[in-house]
Amino acid sequence: MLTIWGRLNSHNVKKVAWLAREIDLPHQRIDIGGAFGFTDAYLEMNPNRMIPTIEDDGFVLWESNAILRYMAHRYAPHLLPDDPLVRAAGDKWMDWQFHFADAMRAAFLGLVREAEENRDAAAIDRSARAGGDMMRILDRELAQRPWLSGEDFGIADIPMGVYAHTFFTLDIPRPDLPRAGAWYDRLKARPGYRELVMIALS
Ligand SMILES: N[C@@H](CCC(=O)N[C@@H](CS)C(=O)NCC(=O)O)C(=O)O
Repeated sequence: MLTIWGRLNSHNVKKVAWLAREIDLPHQRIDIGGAFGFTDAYLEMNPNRMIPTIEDDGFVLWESNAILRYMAHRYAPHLLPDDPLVRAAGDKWMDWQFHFADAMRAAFLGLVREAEENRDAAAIDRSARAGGDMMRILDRELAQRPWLSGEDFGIADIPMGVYAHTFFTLDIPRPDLPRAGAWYDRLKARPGYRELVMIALS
């Protein structure tokens, strides 16, 4: 059985846990990282001191988006478009998500992990605006097709799908994003998203 290692209030762990739920893949998840700390045995598997890591029949893998691709190839090929051009177009958003995470880091850490009196309001504002500008790019893309994966939901929607919940939930100014907002609403209709992504941010 698949084991997912990592605390669930991590964006990168949510991606993997959501996909497992999306495809009803039997698995266990073990809390580690953050307040749970790390064990030597875990650091043997993943010396980066990062989560998530999976173990599947003795096969160990880290890097959340690599895990999504592995799980889809092995267990849910219907979540990978057949057309190489459509697949590449979706893949791009999976890589782009890490830039979005960088842009949003100060806003997320400031508002979610920092006590109010210690917050750097200017840094939070700059970060939120940078995230909003990037979301405008995603909004434009979603004028062409309903999902980042193409005509159907697929794994390319998962990385930014996880971050969309944070972006639309944080108390920050947001530009008008009609298509991204409608995509977020479509994600919210998925039980796995509601159960594993739409949890408290802290
Ligand atoms: N590129 C890595 C990034 C992993 C990452 O940054 N994980 C964060 C949590 S989202 C982490 O491990 N932080 C340390 C901790 O939780 O103790 C991936 O996608 O798996």
